[in-house]
Amino acid sequence: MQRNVAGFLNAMVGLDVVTGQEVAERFERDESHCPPQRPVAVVFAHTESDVMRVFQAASDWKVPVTPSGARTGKCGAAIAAKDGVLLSFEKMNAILSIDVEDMTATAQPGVVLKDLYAAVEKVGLFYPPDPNSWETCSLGGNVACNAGGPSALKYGVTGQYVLQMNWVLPDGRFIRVGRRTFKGVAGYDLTHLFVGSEGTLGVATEIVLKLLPTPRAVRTALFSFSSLRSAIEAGRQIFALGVLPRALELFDDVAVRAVRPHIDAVGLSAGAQAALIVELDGGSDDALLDELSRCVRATDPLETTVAGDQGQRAKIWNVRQSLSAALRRLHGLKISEDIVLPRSKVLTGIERFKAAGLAADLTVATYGHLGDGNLHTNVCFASETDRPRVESFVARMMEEVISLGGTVSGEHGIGLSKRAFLLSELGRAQYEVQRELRDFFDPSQISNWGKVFR
Ligand code: LAC
Ligand code: ZN
Repeated sequence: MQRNVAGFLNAMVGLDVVTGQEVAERFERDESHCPPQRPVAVVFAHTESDVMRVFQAASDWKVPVTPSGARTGKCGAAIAAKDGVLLSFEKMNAILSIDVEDMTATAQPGVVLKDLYAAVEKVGLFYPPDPNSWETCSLGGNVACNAGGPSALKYGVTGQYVLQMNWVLPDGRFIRVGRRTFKGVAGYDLTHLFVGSEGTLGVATEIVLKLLPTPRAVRTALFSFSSLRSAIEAGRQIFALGVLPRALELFDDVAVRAVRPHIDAVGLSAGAQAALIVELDGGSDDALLDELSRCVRATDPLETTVAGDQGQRAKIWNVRQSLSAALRRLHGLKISEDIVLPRSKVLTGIERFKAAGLAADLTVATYGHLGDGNLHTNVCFASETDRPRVESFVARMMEEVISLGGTVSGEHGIGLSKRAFLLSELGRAQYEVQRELRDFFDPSQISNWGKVFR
């Protein structure tokens, strides 16, 4: 059967559907650099049965459906297919329950992470995954791309907290995967096949999350260094002390330069060519201060700023959060990547990208989650006419990443913008097996069709 949007829209009568100008303005892009695409309609799901109805009709009428959360994704996974519709979860944003004794929270996919944090904190519990966009991003998107964040170093990524999900398959069938207990190995682990599948295997309509006790103390510090090498070496020395920070975030020289005009009161003097945010958490403040002093002695920073209160801590993290926008201001445009390198290859990789940038007359900045090797390498440029050249530069960089034993995405996913690199990373045999798996779950080719694979 041919695609039939009119047939699909007829089947949506009674649901919350918008078309027209609002669709054009709010729903044609995400936070990637992918070209915008206007969906033919946006269906706002209010209930699980709405979601089942959308997928059933989409299968019947062969209309591609792209799941959409808060639209903060970085690689185009929430951009509609041509002649496709968006299925928005922004109105399915309830926190359904928090069970203190079981240490679980049950939430709908549209819940904004900030609201989830507030609700679990109120009862003394902790949900660790902390993507930089936590104030605006939604849980469903985090599940769809298995989002990480600074604290992934110590606490892991979203998938490690997903215990159970209500799941609607691309043909509209409903299944419940996983279990509410912290452990369990009965049957195949479909939960963790679906986490990170970017909408290509269906969607979550309810998510049960594992929570942890809230650490009693947190200390955050900013260390500056006179070179990239000494900052990266400092990270190694901190691990060698037997300290596992909650976060260990790197700024290279370009990143330091980009944020310096926009901040004061945080130690980044003219001599600083790199910086680290070192955040520790644990049982007692005294113990953390003692560990921080040992880190300072072992790594000998140029300057050290230790946040004395929550306000100063927020100031340090604000510098980190403002980084992406600050880098964009350098030249006006940028392509931001999300690679991971083995720890031993981080310095080599960053130096190679910088040297290649110099040769190509492009500013290359790297910042990000040094502790787990997940780096946001940004190629900054000034004119749209340069974009094809920058894209080729990025493609070469990705080949370099793969040859260094790394991966092309640590936490943002593949979406549209990294499809070209997946085959290289997985190899032909695995790529085909993954595609067959997608086809098994979505024989009608509708569930975020066109994403992840080409
Ligand atoms: C960050 C986003 C880009 O870490 O993942 O800032
Ligand atoms: Zn990140």
